Amino acid sequence: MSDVDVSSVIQWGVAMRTLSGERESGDLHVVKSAGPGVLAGVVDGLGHGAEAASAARAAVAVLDQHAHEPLLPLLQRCHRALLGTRGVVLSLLLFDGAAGSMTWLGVGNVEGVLLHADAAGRPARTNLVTRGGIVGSELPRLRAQVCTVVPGDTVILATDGIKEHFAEGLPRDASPQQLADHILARYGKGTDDALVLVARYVGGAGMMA
Ligand SMILES: [Mn+2]
Repeated sequence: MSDVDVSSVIQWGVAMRTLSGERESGDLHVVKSAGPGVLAGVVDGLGHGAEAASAARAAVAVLDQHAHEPLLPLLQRCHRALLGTRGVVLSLLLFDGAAGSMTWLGVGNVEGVLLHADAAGRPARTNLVTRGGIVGSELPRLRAQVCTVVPGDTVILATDGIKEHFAEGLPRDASPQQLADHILARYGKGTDDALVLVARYVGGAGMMA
């Protein structure tokens, strides 16, 4: 199966800051086409510094290489690959432009918020629920959740280097990159690596014949 163009399914932006004094960040992201869908994920290696970065890179390598797999086996594959490392927490999203759906799955405290473009008849936002645990050492019972998305729906994933309530008071009509930059500037803690990924669903037009 050929891969879609990422940009036909989502527009996205990312902003990150490495903890002062460290040479590499333990917070990494991945955005990759996966057949008819697009995989987006944020990984936070436990702690910071070289060991955190190495665990995060190992997770991203698995996600990159096996992006076509469904989220559950993909996450289990990450877990096996990370045994013996410091481990990571992560949140994964799989946008399906043909089905108009988004599946999410997370372990640990990479927070996620879905902002609905059309709030009529549904809440303005949904917090993505993740299970506590550590990929690479303590995997919780996993359950992926699926929701319908419409063009304009926007998902924000943020590591714990970003303060809570990062989704409040966001500028309207901002691009995903502008939102990511805004959130990092306004809510970055400065005491840990920090990363925020913003993905806006644009629909599956690219899949139409
Ligand atoms: Mn962190």
